[in-house]
Amino acid sequence: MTDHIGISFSTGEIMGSSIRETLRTIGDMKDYYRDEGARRNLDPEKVVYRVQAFMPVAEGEQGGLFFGTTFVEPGVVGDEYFMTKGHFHGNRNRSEYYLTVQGAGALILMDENRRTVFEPMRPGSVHYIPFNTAHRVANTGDSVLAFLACWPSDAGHDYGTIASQGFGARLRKIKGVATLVEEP
Ligand code: S6P
Ligand code: ZN
Repeated sequence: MTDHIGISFSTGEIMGSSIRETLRTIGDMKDYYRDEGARRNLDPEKVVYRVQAFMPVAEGEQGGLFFGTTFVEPGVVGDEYFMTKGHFHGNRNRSEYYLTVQGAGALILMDENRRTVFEPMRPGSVHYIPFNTAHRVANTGDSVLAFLACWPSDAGHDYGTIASQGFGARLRKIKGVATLVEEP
């Protein structure tokens, strides 16, 4: 039998003894932001986001589903919002759902031709991430952004492509407004 888990619909926090947690700090985000000098001037221990994951089968196994919540803190590095690293799924033909619980943000999506768009995230917004699509979330608000995710257990994660090539555009805070700016 699967372990019992529960979720708070107000915060997105998942409760259960088998929940795994991952933290990403400013120190973990080297070279992800446009302004690397601004990142280096911040406290490397500062948390950018935290991920809770419920993984009832082994990672890579076919046929299962994983479930998790990501909490992205408010903040900027230079003029770029605190955001997740972003990834393609290692198995490119695997899709995913995101569902926003609290806060305000943007889901940044990039297809294989580097065409990059974003969808506003607000409590209750549901986002279907198609296969072959890199995905990253930025917190554009002043409070924690929390969203649920559900993805296949054999999706896998390709972080290397984003780490080396980035997205086709960056979401920047320009005159107070979230603006998607194409990268050269
Ligand atoms: C997994 C899913 C999310 C992210 C999480 C952190 O497929 O998309 O759980 O892992 O939002 O983002 P990232 O890019 O650091 O994995
Ligand atoms: Zn994913």
